Amino acid sequence: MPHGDFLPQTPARLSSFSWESRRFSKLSHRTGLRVKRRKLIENNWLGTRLDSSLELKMEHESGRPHGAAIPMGTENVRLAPSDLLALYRRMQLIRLCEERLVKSHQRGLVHGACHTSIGQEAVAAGVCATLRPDDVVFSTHRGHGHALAKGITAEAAMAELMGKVDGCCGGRGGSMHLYEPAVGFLGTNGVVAPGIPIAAGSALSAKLRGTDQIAVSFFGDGAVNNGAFHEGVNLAATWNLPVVLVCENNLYATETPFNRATKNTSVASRAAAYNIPGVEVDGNDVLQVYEKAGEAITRARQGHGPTLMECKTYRWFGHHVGDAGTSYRSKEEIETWKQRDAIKKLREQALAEGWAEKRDFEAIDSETARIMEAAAALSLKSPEPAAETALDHVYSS
Ligand SMILES: Cc1ncc(C[n+]2csc(CCOP(=O)(O)OP(=O)(O)O)c2C)c(N)n1
Ligand SMILES: [Mg+2]
Repeated sequence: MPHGDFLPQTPARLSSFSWESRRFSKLSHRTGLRVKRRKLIENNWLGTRLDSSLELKMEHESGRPHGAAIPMGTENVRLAPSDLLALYRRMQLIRLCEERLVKSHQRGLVHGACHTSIGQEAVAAGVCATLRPDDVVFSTHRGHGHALAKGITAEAAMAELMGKVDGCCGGRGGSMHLYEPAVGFLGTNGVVAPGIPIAAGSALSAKLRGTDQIAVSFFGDGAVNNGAFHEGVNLAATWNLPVVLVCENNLYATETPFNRATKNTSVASRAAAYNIPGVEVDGNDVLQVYEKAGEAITRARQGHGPTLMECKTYRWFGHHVGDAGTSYRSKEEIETWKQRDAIKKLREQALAEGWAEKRDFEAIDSETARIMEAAAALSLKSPEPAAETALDHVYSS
């Protein structure tokens, strides 16, 4: 298959998302995006996760903490339309935040390199939606989306990139050092690959402490030929650790095409070398990512060890803001991938299958735009750390 033209071997349509939703196309829209929970119960839509409340509201209305788990994509659980809209919302928020960061970087407001994940939102949103707040995520230099999907707020992320005190690390970390332990986000990391053994270590810690927390490591195709990948995956497999290894294969590491960096371009197939499951996923299909991540998380949480997920996706723009990304990629290739936009795809599917209406998406689009406006304003207003605090948090022996 020509390079840049893959789409995963995906089953025609995932059975657990095979929209019986048409039956719910008449769901009441009494209050904006609310759906009638009783109706869902009658139709067994929600499978095993019913509770006593009568209405299920959208994520932002429901009191579910931002970034907290949407119910798992197991066979027994069907996603409600509100949960699907919550996935859309997460992707849209990531897209808008990244777009805003690009503009801020161009205006000199964001310091240091800024790697955006526009085009890759479905991986962050789909994987993190299966996680609990106390599960932990380790990310990369391209990690804004993971941070937002795990629960860092847009203002905490933006202010951090702008070096402001309201940033999640008080403005001292920037893009490649976003941390927020309170939401289980243990960091973006500018070094390619060591997030994998670090996540394995974190999973070992959970195992030794007897918790059922999961660690997730996101990494790019550029990481899989690095020794840390082998060490981390081997250790996770040998010790049966509760970790999910998510490769975002976007075909390039800086300007190097993946097929020039390796003779085996199937990352998922490498799992066999460690005797663990390897799963190839369409990284531009948030429902498929969600389902496959849910299976991997369940496996890990039940003590069956790690899974290697290869999410095939594409960054629409250059490696970092300032790199056009067109000297080593053809316009046609970029355009082809833009046609596979996960956000548009989910929206079109929803409208075609009748589980949401145009106004549902319009409501989310305006809400996320408002959130970003507020985040940008707050980040601008937020002060820089005071000079006399420069040595705070600096440790030496
Ligand atoms: C150990 C290491 N080697 C090299 C680099 C320089 N570097 C930064 S990002 C990058 C490419 C990473 O590509 P990939 O892992 O595919 O992630 P993507 O940028 O595609 O998301 C490289 C080589 C680094 N940061 N760390
Ligand atoms: Mg890459």
